[in-house]
Amino acid sequence: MIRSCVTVSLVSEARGGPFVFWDDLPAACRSASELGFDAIEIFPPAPEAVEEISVRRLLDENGLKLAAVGTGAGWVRHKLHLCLPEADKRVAARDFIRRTIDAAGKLGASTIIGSMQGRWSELVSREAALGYLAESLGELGEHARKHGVPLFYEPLNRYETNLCNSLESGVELLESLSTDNVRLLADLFHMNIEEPNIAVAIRTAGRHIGHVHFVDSNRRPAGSGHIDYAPVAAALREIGYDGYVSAEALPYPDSQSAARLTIQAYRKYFPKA
Ligand code: LER
Ligand code: MN
Repeated sequence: MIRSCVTVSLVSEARGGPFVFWDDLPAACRSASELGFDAIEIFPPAPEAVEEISVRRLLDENGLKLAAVGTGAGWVRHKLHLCLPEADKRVAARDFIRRTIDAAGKLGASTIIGSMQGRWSELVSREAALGYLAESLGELGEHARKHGVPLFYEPLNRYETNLCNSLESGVELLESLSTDNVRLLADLFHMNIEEPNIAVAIRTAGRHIGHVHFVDSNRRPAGSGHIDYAPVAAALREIGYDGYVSAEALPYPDSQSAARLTIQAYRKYFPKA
């Protein structure tokens, strides 16, 4: 079954970014629950902010699951990523992600590697960067397995990484790994920029897709831009996708309205049988 999810950012430096709810996790959980979401996705400032007992209590009180936890604060806040030229910084980036996997995993959730993948540069060749990324994904994917969850790897648009911009290149990377426990995160905003055809890309990536960022072409809530969702939803059903469609969208026109627009679009395109 395809379930609904909404993002909550707890990272002040990410202000202006594509997250529906901000700062107040208890209030976000109440709103998500009232609107009928199945789950939340948290973007924390540090792994330790996803504290097992208090987050579990909030989830239970509101009848929600934790779908995933993002690691982007490792980049936004600490300027770490997996392809930096300095070995100690690559180790610190991997450690930040490993600790996030532990915090999320205790709550049954997957961890996302998006901006923490980094990029190749004058100092690190494309080949070396892809090697660093593959090595980290291999180790971290196996680490996630200890918690019984997959790790999510997110291809990003060309303005955010020069490593993998399409699902196809993501699949190629995944198939080269030493682990089979990494799945793709298909973010419809990035895909709208990079993919010739979003539905075809979803069908081609098929079983490799583990999570979806449900958002429109302009990064506003689904239904506020020009993505044609009917073929996208049909493709997800066709591949047997049974994860979350998670609203990683701008809080436009405000958080509450963005969440409401998202759940309306979710119910329209993913009606329960
Ligand atoms: C970044 O653009 C993004 O889509 C996030 O999910 C990555 O951390
Ligand atoms: Mn995303």
